[in-house]
Amino acid sequence: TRKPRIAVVFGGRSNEHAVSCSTAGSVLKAIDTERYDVVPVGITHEGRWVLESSDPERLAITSADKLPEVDASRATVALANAERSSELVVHEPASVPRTLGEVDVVFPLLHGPWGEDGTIQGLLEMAGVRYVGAGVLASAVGMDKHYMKIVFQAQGLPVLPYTVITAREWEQDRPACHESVDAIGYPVFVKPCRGGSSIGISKVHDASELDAAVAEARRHDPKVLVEVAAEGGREIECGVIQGFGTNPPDTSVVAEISIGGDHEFYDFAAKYLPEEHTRLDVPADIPEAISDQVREISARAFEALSCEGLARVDFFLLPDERLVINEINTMPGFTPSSMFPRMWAASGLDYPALVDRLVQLALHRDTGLR
Ligand code: G1L
Repeated sequence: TRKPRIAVVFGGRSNEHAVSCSTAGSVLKAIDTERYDVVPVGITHEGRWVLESSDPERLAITSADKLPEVDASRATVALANAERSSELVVHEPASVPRTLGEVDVVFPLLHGPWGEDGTIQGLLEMAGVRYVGAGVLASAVGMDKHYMKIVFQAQGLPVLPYTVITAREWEQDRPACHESVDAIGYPVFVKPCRGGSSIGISKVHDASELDAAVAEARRHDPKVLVEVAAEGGREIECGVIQGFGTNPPDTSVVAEISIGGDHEFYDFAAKYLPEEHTRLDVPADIPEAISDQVREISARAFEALSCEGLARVDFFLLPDERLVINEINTMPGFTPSSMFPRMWAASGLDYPALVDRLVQLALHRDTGLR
């Protein structure tokens, strides 16, 4: 019997193109080629799907001024755009799949729109191809902070008070928007509802700062979430992995992130740029009763969204010891030094074992096709 063929899809039309490439480099290195055939598929900045080099070293981030990117000079693959199949070069090795139907599992490492919002998952569902991670609904809900709140609240899971400002409300009834923010109370965080990586988020201390913060968030998404700031809260995270069959999800040890320097919260710079500004404690130095509660709520959050594969659940531990969910991330940072893999390593599952578990879960997925 032939080995399962895994297509690792990365790059894409996102500002996290380089992060995606370097993550793909780590995943490609970790996949056991004795057991699987691996096909690296890059998506260029322009959105063209190409057959990438199998050399993971090419994809590493080595310096800030030479970021890795998908090589636009490589041959187009027919995996996504059927109308482009004539561009397929005929002299590629026979092992290269011509269509998605010849791939057993897709490992989608794509961020933002057309990546983690459910669109590539929908493409793969329609093609009947198994894939790693969350499905269409969980990906889409996980991408929209407004619907994430609705789902958590409906399941009785703890969240911070919030209000949503739509484009219509902002343009047609500004005073009502101010009133709804006054009602939850300052300080607040103002965030674009969709779009990850802390982009467009600002802290607002009083009503005089609201308009500028909403304008900034609206540059990224016309729908804006305004949320009470968890003053003095500690940032706690937990990794969740789906169980096989009907087994419940597994949860990792719990970690704490502390931000040093002048970052007011865990923003894009704190997350991706200066490593020295963030500290990660794995496991977190918190009472066992609280970490048990974090793990319990994390598993319930995973199931509230019908997640599959994996998710990272982020919490605030408030000064009064109450826990609230900040968000769930169906496509968490996934290099070996990212939080999710580090939490699992501390739980006894190292990076190659983690990648293999996700691939195995995907291979067992029901495509709905008979
Ligand atoms: F496929 C998984 F496992 F679901 C998966 C997919 C994507 C895990 C983690 C990620 N993460 C990323 O793709 C990224 C955070 C590197 C985006 Cl650029």
